[in-house]
Amino acid sequence: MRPTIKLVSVSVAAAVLMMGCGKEEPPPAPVVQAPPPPPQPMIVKIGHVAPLTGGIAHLGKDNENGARLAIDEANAAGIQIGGKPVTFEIVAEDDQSDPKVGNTVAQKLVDAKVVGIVGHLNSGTTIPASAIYNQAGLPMISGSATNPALTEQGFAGVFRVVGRDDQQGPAVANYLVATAKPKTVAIIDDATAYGEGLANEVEKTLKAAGVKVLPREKGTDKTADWKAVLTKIKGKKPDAVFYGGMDATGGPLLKQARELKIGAVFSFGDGACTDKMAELAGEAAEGLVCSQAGIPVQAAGAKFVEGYKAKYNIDPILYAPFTYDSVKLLIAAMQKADSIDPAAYLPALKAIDYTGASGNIQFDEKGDRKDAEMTIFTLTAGKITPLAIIKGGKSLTLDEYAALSAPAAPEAATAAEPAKPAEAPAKQ
Ligand code: ABU
Repeated sequence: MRPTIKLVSVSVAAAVLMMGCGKEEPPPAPVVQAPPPPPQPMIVKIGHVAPLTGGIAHLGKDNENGARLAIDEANAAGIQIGGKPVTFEIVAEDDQSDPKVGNTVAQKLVDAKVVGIVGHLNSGTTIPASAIYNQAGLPMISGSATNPALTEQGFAGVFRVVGRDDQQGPAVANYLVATAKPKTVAIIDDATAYGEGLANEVEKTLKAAGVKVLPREKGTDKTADWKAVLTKIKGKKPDAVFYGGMDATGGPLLKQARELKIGAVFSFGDGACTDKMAELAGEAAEGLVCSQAGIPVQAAGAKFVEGYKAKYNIDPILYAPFTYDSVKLLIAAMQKADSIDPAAYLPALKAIDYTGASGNIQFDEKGDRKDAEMTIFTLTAGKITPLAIIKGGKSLTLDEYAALSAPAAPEAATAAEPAKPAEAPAKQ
């Protein structure tokens, strides 16, 4: 014990001596603070619903592809909302084009706490599901549902970025009257909200133009054998036939009509205005006249088209530019409001003025797209080819439309200034 005590005493004495001499001890080593962890991104869920199984799964997948591409781009842009970095996530559901399944998955999305929905694809599923979203206070945008009833319900958070069938029906019927000059037209529908509703609009327009319309014939959205309906129609020798339904049923209808040697002009709406018609009907699809309640996919913005092809290695089919824009609109509204709270961003969505892949988008008081384009196509050499894009009462060729839409600046991809990005039309 003793030597240790002695050593300590000497050290203390030396230290006191040094202090007395004015010598300073080296400063204590600075405490190194660990850097604060980077702020965790806030996960924001956006729902998407379309049929991913069944006859029109190809269209449902196209819709979902458009939405996923927009989500990817938003995440790559490093968006902050309310001062926090955000990661957007898609919650994708399959409604099988069935209204009952549509309602079930709509409730599932509400329970999953999505902050907005893009969908559904079919009017027959979108209209009932919209009541569920309305009840939950969630904004929804459909990129394809065209039945007017959707936005006539008075729901504050219901929007669509395509036109309505009371615009599309007159557009395609008037084109038919002007070009085919039919005296008698047969109309068939698939008994869905879309098919029957569009057929009614076409019938109204044809009758107003003095065309004789035969008693309505009906199938379903699953009809594969149209021979009985077509045989009945053949006996009445119509000059033209209009079908309100989707491509999955329209293809066999057209094929069987030509097999029965019905020579009438065939005309369909947007749901059956795809290259799938040539795949399903072969040669019989040549000369088909059809319409889209928006711009043709051939006129969609280059950034979108190139991004879609790069991500999926296929071309977009029909509504993908519209579901892509729908996701971008939801995000742009959240950025503008600086909030992901649906009640807070809904006013910004209502007032949006956004130019995306499908052109400029603004909504009217019902949630319909203002001045929606209508396009008339014909199927030639196995491809749906746009003949006329009707915008603001003017009929434009694809080139004229592209020239008119040439942007002043590249699209801002939901970045700092989301209100008016512009996207260059794709090069043809
Ligand atoms: N617009 C045609 C396909 C979607 C719908 O049912 O409205």
